[in-house]
Amino acid sequence: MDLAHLVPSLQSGDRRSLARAITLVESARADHRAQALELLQALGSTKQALRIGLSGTPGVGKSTFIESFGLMLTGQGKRVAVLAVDPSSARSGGSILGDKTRMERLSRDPLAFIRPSPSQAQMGGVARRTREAVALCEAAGFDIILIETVGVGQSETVVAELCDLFILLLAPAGGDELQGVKRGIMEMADLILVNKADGDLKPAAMRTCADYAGALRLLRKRPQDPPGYPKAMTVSALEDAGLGLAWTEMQTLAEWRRVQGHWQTRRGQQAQHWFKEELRRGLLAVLDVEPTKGLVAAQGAAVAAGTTTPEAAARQILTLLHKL
Ligand SMILES: Nc1nc2c(ncn2[C@@H]2O[C@H](COP(=O)(O)OP(=O)(O)OP(=O)(O)O)[C@@H](O)[C@H]2O)c(=O)[nH]1
Ligand SMILES: [Mg+2]
Repeated sequence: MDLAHLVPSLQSGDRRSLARAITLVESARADHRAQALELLQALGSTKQALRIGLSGTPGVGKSTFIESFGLMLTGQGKRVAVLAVDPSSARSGGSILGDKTRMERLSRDPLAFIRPSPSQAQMGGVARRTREAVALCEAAGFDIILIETVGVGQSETVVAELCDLFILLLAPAGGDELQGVKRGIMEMADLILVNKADGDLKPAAMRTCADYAGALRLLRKRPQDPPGYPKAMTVSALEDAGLGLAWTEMQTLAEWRRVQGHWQTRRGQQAQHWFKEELRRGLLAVLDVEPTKGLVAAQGAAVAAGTTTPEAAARQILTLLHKL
């Protein structure tokens, strides 16, 4: 790939260049990886976009919300990028296509860029790919980056470490449903949106919203929140209701954090998190290549045969690694 050409065209906001750059960072080929790192270095850190993470169980309306919300933002002249984080096991290949069709209007919008999730098995790989895709979207001058994830545990943590605002999308339900959302996820949320507050579902949505507003008040106060936050609100992605209000809340919260310094602190913490994560992955990868790989196999066999203990075998490998 011709980086000398790709860098300026990506920085000018060209969506095809952005798509090609993301394909490059997604590639597992060693020469592609080297080029990807070179590209990311060349782009450097540019202006900051507002990164919004959006999580919710399948069918809650994430795609519908992103389409309506995205169109509202592009209608205001904002450039919007949509990325997805999904462990491939949780999704069939078909839904990638489904999303593109569901976000049909947004995907045709010249101010929008939609990138469906790649089929990648490993969560660590997904995290790196999304992180780099976010950086590329920022370099391409997008104002808002929406990162969608289906709520299946680990992916939410990944998204929370990538975004400035974390939104939890919920569906109307009975009161006992509250326990269905893990406390850890609630604690990550900056805004809870109860979707489908329309038609017959509206009363249930309002009850659910009140339940969650109550639950949020019981959580420990976080330093990154002004008084009254995090909030719970109702929206209807289908009927385009409450989206403007939700956007106002997001902006208020983001602005407060910027002014108070929480925004930059958080980005710094996130960068540090990913640095350590990469380091950890790199160290573990050493175990899978020679000469360590063979030594690990030999020590493993010795442990199995009972000629050495697990502790002594591990110590031996670690001592060798220290000398490398
Ligand atoms: N009544 C109502 N239905 C909605 C609303 N938003 C989404 N839906 C419907 O809910 C269903 C699922 O919507 P999606 O947007 O595909 O949900 P999703 O969260 O993206 O689902 P996955 O991608 O499978 O995780 C569709 O039939 C939508 O039409 C809403 O605001 N009101
Ligand atoms: Mg979807």
